Amino acid sequence: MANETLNEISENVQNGRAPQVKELVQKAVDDGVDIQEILNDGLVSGMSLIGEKFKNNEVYVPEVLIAARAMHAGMDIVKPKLAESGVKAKGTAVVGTVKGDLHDIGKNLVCMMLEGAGFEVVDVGVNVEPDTFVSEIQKNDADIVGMSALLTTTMGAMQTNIEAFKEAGVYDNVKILVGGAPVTQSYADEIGAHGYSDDAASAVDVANNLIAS
Ligand code: B1M
Repeated sequence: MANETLNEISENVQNGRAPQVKELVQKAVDDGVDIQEILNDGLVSGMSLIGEKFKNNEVYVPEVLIAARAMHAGMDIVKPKLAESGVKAKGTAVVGTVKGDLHDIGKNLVCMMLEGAGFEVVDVGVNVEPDTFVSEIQKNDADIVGMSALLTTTMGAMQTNIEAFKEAGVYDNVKILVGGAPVTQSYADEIGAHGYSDDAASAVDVANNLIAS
């Protein structure tokens, strides 16, 4: 019975049906289903499956955004209960688009996917100064810092940021994940980032590996 509701939550997240997700999550809570199960086997499962489809070009950006909205409708119910029950997030990720760069669609997708995978995400926005990254990492005791850049003229800011992390003494305490259209694995390696991914769904796999290492 509980499994059936969890499958329905997952399916409705994938189909982007926010009102149904809200209703089903509330039903599961009222029926006493474990909050962690609702999160992992319902909401996160739905978001992971849509992430896989996105990776395989079976769905596109609009479908992912709509699924994320549906996931958020369920998260609104689950989040306060998770806090009450003391369930900890998988890790905290501070994510932003680097200085000089205003592109945020890919960054937002990465945030949604990470959140959907159980990370606490602090979205620091676009055009983010190195000092802001540093202070947000410190303030949130971040496990991961994610940087996005869409312009060949702004990707160099990633290196500047990494230098700022080293100077501020946070480089050794945080895993650095980078991505965005002009960014490559070899560039990530060159600047001393710990992880790179070329799409938002894979960013979750990389983040999971980074916090496990
Ligand atoms: Co801009 N723009 N843009 N733009 N824009 C590009 C990037 C460009 C390739 C277009 C082109 O010329 N063909 C080009 C860059 C050229 C280059 O540097 N090589 C360009 C340019 C030149 C500019 C301006 C300079 C134009 C001008 O004013 N002369 C200007 C710069 C403004 C600034 O940032 N300072 C500019 C402005 C804009 C808009 C504001 C109009 C708008 C942005 C709106 C917004 O983001 N809110 C815009 C858009 C929409 C684009 C295109 C069309 C689409 C970008 C996008 O959102 N893609 C883009 C051309 C294109 O890509 N076809 C273009 C969809 C998104 C889901 O993909 O962001 O790549 P993407 O994210 C992917 C992956 O890269 C990865 O996962 C995502 C999902 O799979 N990923 C990560 C991204 N971040 C990650 C972080 C990770 C991991 C993975 O870890 C942390």
